[in-house]
Amino acid sequence: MSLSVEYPDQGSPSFPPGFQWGVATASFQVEGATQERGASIWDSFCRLPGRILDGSSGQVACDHYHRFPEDVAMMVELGLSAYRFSIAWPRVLPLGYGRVNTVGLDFYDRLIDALCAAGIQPVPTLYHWDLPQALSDAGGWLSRDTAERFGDYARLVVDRFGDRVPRWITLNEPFVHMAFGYAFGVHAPGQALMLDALPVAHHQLLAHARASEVLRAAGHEVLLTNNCTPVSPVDDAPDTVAAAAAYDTLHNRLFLDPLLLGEYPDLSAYADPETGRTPLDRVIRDGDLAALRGSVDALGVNYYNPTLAAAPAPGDALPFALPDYTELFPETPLTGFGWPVVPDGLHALLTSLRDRYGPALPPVHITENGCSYPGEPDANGVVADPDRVAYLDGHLRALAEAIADGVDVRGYYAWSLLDNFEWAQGYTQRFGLVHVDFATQARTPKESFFWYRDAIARARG
Ligand code: IFM
Repeated sequence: MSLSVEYPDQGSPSFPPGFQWGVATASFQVEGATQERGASIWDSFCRLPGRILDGSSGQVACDHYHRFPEDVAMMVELGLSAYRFSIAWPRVLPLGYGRVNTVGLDFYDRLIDALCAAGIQPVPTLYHWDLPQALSDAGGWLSRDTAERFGDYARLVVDRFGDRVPRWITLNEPFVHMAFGYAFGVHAPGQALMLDALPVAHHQLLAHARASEVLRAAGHEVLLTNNCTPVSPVDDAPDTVAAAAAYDTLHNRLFLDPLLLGEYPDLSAYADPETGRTPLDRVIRDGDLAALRGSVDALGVNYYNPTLAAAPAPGDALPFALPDYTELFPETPLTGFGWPVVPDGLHALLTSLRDRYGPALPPVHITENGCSYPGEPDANGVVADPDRVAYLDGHLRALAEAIADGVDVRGYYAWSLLDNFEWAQGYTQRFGLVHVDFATQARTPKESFFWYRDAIARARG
């Protein structure tokens, strides 16, 4: 297709030579073909009445399992240098350990071969929330054993794909998985344990460390991706500032401090007032933090929006409140999901990571950034999505500014290539550069697709 889209004419942002341009997807959100793999916690969660907004599941999703050649062809048209996808653990190990599903391994083999043939680097994530149901039944991320199983799973896939895959991401967004899946119960596995979910953070990090050892021993580059947000207090009252620090600790530092500094942040805001301990203290063993320290070669950052924090109301279970962004900044545009569009937040986040971690901060890759907006093809097959173009343009400019300010960022992956299964929202939130008709599986590149193609070409000069 030759459609070319105009964009705000402020000159093109510049990026360093060799900067990687990609898109990201995740197994459960796009693959479908659930009958050809073991059960995951998301299969079970989707069957629970009322948990998924439109009552849907990942059974077919975007049928990427069968249609990946068409999807890779679109990546070629975009001019991508990398594709971030995830490997479904239950597709290669139906129970999470033991018997191998060779058909599942074959699928990723074909995908990786197609990417390599197209000159696109495959960047797999080992875990994007689709835990094998059998492992969940045995305790899931509340159990330390899951971390050991993860190390074995990493060995299996690196033995099989390591000849073509130099860069690996161990986990996607361990904060969101812990908070939504185990603390609040709005994602699989649907547990609402509140602070008793904290061990999930440690076991995920330990799993990352086990996989990192395996991957590094085979000479590979290792990343962990977290969802990161810059947190600001809504005013400068001491209680508000303390609440913002407590939220920042939970969302960002709980995951990054152990990896980059080899220690957990001060969690006293979450401690039992009588014992001074948190549920995390129960599960940390000697040697764990040493295994975590320095276990990433680069950091994956997913950025969507900033967070405002306020002091909690008396009697609240958590030491912070999260007011609606638009109450304070009613002019801020919102995505279809209702998330505030704040490109400067990406600049603020990256420079604050640089300031916080100094030389301990490794190179960064923006492993997800994007927005959902509704939108259907018109009679001519055009999907006009100017809001997404503005979102991407603003965020790429903010990113270029952070790079100019000295943050070492090596790549950017738009979320997502395709409209897909957006977890508890089902198919109601469309994040894709490509529209998917879920009844026919027809793919229609949106205007933002052509804009991104042209932005990549301009950035490469
Ligand atoms: O769709 C998700 C993805 O799976 C993880 N990061 C945020 C995206 C948008 O909500």
